[in-house]
Amino acid sequence: MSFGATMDLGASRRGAAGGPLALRGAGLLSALGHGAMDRGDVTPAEAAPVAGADMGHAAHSLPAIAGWVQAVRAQAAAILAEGGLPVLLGGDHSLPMGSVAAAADHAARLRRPLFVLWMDAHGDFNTPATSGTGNVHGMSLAALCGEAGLGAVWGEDAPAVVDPSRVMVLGARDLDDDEAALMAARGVQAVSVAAMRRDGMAALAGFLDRVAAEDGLLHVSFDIDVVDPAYAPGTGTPVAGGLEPSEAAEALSMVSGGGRLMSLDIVEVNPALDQQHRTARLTVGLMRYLFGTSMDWLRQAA
Ligand code: EXY
Ligand code: MN
Ligand code: MN
Ligand code: MN
Repeated sequence: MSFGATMDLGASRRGAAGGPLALRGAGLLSALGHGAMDRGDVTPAEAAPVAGADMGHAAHSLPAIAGWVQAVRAQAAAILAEGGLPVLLGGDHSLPMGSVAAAADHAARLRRPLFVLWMDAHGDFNTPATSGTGNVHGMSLAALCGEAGLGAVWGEDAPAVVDPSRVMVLGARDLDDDEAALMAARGVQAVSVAAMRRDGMAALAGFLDRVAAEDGLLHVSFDIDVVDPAYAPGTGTPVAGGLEPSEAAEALSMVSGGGRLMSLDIVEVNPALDQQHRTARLTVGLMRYLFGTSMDWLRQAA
C-alpha cells in the first residue's frame, strides 16, 4: 500500500518532493504486485511548536519537517493496523522518522524485535551537534535510535526507540567522522560497497538470518543514492563508487526471499536532477526484485 510525501526540506538541494509523482509515473504500482493500491499523498500535520525550533543552523526547517513526519507516521500506522505493508514514497530521507516510528510502535505492540536495513551511501547518523550541514535527512537514523537532538519532531508522542544493534546500513561509503564514531559506539553495522564486493553478500545474509532467528520484523529504507550515480543520477547527494544495479537487485532479492518485510521507504529520488526519468525507472525496476515481480527486469531493460 503506497503513499507519497512531497517534502524535501531535509535536504540542501530541492526536488525530491517530486519523487512520488516520478515513481508513480515510472510504474511503481505494477512493481508492488497484484492488488497493490496507492493512497495518494499525505498532507502535513499542523505541527505543534517544536521544542528546539530555534535550532536554526543546527537542524534546518525542523518545525515544518515535524508536521510531515507526523503525517507519515499516522498513515503508515493506519496501513499497518489494517494488515497492509506501507510503502512510503519520498521525499527526502527525513520522512522515515515517521514510517520507522510507526514500524517500531507496531513491532513493540506485537512484542517482536524490529530490524532496520538502511540502504544508503550515507549513515544519516548525525545529530544537530555533529552535523556539518544542519540537513535533517542526514540525522534521521540517529534520531530513530534515540540520539538526543531531534526527539521533538514526534511532538508529545515519542515512538519506540529502534535498537541500533538491530540496524544495518548497507552500501555506506560517505560517513562523516563524528557520525562514523557514533555509529560504531552504538553498534550500528555499516557495510561498505567495498566490503560487499570482498565478502559477497555475507553480511546481509547474516543480518537476515538474525531477523529470522529472533522472529523479527524488517523495515527497509531504500535511499536511491546507494546505487552508483552512473545509473542513478537523479538524487541530491550522489556519491561515486555505489552499487551496480545488479548488486542492488541481488540484495533486494535476498530480502524478498527472507519473507520478513513489514514496511518500506523509497526516498531521495529527485526528478529535477534526473536524466530522461532513468533514475525513477531504475528505482521502480529494482523494487520488482523486492516484491517478486521482476521477471528479470534488469536484463530486459538493458
Ligand atoms: N552526512 C551529510 C550530512 O549530514 O549533511 C550528508 C547526508 C546526506 C543524507 C542523504 C540522504 O542520505
Ligand atoms: Mn539517506
Ligand atoms: Mn543518502
Ligand atoms: Mn546550513
